[in-house]
Amino acid sequence: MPADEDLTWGRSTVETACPLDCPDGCSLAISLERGRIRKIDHSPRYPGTNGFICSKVRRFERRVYGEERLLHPGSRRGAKGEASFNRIGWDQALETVAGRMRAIRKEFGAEAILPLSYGGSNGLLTQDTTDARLFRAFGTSRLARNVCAAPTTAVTAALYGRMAGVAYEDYRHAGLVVIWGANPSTSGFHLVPHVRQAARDGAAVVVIDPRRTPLAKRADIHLAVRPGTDVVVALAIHRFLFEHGLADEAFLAEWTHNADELRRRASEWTFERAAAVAEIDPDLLEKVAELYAETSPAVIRCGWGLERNRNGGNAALAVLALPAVGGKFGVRGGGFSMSSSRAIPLSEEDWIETEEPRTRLVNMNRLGRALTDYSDPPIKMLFVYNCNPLATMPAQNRVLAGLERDDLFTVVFDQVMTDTARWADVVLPATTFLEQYDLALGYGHGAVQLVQPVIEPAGESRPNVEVFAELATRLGIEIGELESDTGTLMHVAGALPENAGRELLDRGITRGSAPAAPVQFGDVFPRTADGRVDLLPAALEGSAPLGLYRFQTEPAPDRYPLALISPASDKTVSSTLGELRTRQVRLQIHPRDAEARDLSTGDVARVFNEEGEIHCAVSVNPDVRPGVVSLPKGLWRRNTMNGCTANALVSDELTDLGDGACFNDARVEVTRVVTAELGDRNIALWTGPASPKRVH
Ligand SMILES: Nc1nc2c(c(=O)[nH]1)N[C@H]1C(S)=C(S)[C@@H](COP(=O)(O)OP(=O)(O)OC[C@H]3O[C@@H](n4cnc5c(=O)[nH]c(N)nc54)[C@H](O)[C@@H]3O)O[C@H]1N2
Ligand SMILES: Nc1nc2c(c(=O)[nH]1)N[C@H]1C(S)=C(S)[C@@H](COP(=O)(O)OP(=O)(O)OC[C@H]3O[C@@H](n4cnc5c(=O)[nH]c(N)nc54)[C@H](O)[C@@H]3O)O[C@H]1N2
Ligand code: SF4
Ligand SMILES: [Mo]
Repeated sequence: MPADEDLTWGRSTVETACPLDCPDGCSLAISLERGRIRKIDHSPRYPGTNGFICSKVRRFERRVYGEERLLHPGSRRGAKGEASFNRIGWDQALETVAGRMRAIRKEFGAEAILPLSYGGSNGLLTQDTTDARLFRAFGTSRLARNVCAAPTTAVTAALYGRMAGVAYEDYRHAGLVVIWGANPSTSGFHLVPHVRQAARDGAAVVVIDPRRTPLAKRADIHLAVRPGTDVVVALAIHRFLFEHGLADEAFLAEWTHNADELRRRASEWTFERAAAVAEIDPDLLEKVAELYAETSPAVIRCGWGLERNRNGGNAALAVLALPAVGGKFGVRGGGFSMSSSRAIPLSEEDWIETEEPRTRLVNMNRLGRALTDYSDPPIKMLFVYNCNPLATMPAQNRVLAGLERDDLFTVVFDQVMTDTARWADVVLPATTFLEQYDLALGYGHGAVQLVQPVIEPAGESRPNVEVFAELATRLGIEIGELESDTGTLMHVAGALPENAGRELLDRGITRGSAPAAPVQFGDVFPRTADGRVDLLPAALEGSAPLGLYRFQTEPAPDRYPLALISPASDKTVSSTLGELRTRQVRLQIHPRDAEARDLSTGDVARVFNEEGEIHCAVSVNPDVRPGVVSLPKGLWRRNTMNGCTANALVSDELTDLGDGACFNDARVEVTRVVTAELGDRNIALWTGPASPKRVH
């Protein structure tokens, strides 16, 4: 119901929440005029929104009403990748898809169908509801959704049973704030005022990041580590704590297992040795260790930037073990924040209620390989929703080769004509979070909020829940009470634990019985089998190539000496909203590396390794450390000159723990190209909508 209505002007304001893949989980107030969005702003429902939202969502109506919005289903008319479609009705579209699914199951088995989804709008209704019932019952291949947070989730589950983290608003109580592999100024900026407040109140701030991020610029100490070396940096701090009697032996005895083994494995990592590997100043590292040992409350904001490499799981493990060894728990503002997505201990299985078949499990990080190599059975249908894999998965050239296959039937269900949708055989238009019900779970704070339709759906766009329910019905699969988004909403709310569902429907927001600002080991405790922290979890020890707390060195760095990273950007959420980012991007490179390659800002470069190459201009920037180059995550193909993004240089190697993606582990070389040398052939590779500008 509109909260505030003025019928004379057809004006009203509606409360909802932002479900995008962002930790902050803001509450929103949407002002409408004559049924159209007039303004998108914050609302006080979730107080952590704190009176402001990001510009991406403030201007989200540019997506809703934008030119690239998909308004009706389409079937491919031209060649694959041309993005030329005949308009068809929903009936025909779903009948075509259902017919294909039946035919493929008959000829190749249902495992030849691969549903591919990730967060999308990230709400609880748009994924793992009717879609899961449909695909499970049909017996398609299963998907390991490991593109993000796989190593950190494996580690936080094993160590702490996904215990909730320190709340943003408690940072002001900390005497030391360590921001480790996170860039909240871009990727969760509601944390920033609290870090600043802590600093004003005298807290020391340490940032560990290969780039001089906005918070690093204001930090007391910035350790500009070489990507992929965090595990040894953390181990050197562990060694210092153990060797100087600064480890909290009483806490370790009461609450942990295997501290001795961690002590043993850390012992080889002196400051000098770790600093040499991480290419940082050993004295600064020692200073950080001293600060950490002597300060309480001390909080570590562990991000996802440090997990995306071959040592990423061990990095998260060593970093998240620090508060246990250092005795940082039990006080307000002490401990760690990672993801609080399980502050309410919810599980999708409670509402999917359809048993998962034991069909083939495909790791989404290996999508390209799956589409081009798998033969038992080959993948004959790819059903993409909530995801833009051509822009976001590793090994972009392989993914592209897969999408090019004539014998692959690709369905893409999305809100806009994404890079992936261009390759579809059938496109289906989806509603946005302003046009459907959903439940938004802010993984920075763990509260769940009600998302409700604010405007009529654009064109013929429809919510996921409905479309999968209808497809299921056409395939003879019983979907029960989940046939509408309201039905699914009631069902999921009803399956939430504790009093959460009731409160959610009454108040629009709930955190069940989870405290809003928990003290770790005060209000919340490990949800492990015996309630303790196993510092050497057996479930993980066996799966890491070298075991736990071990460091894998870089393979031959001589040919490809530069580490390419691709962190979150403030223009997009992953690749979402990329349709609005039409300009070409520049590779950020340190002055030393630029000079060695005779590169100046604005020059065009070839960035390459054995996986592929990117042609783009460079920007000489002292904020990336030497030996590192950076491009934004979530680019679309139009953002570079040859239609390749960082993902074209990212291999589909998996992380040491959790089988995650190694986005920040690409090793590349960069050379200057004279534009003439680049040649038309290379530029012509890209056949996108806005033909890329030539650089003269
Ligand atoms: N605006 C915006 N917000 C977002 C997103 C977005 O795309 N745009 N994405 C959302 C999603 S899906 C996620 S998962 C989160 C991610 O949010 P973050 O946790 O902030 O992760 P990243 O942006 O990947 O990287 C964070 C930092 O890690 C640094 N880094 C890279 N490699 C290493 C390394 O090996 N060690 C260390 N110590 N640091 C390293 C990068 O330079 C970067 O500054 O943000 C969410 N919020
Ligand atoms: N180079 C590089 N690549 C990365 C990363 C990196 O650090 N570097 N980070 C990775 C990370 S952290 C993540 S989380 C992944 C994310 O990768 P993706 O899962 O591909 O996420 P998005 O790019 O946001 O694409 C989500 C798509 O879902 C659509 N969508 C949104 N809501 C709905 C809905 O309700 N229904 C339907 N049908 N569609 C919807 C959106 O329009 C959008 O096109 O990207 C990864 N890719
Ligand atoms: S993307 Fe993040 S910061 Fe922006 S409105 Fe949504 S939750 Fe808030
Ligand atoms: Mo992510």
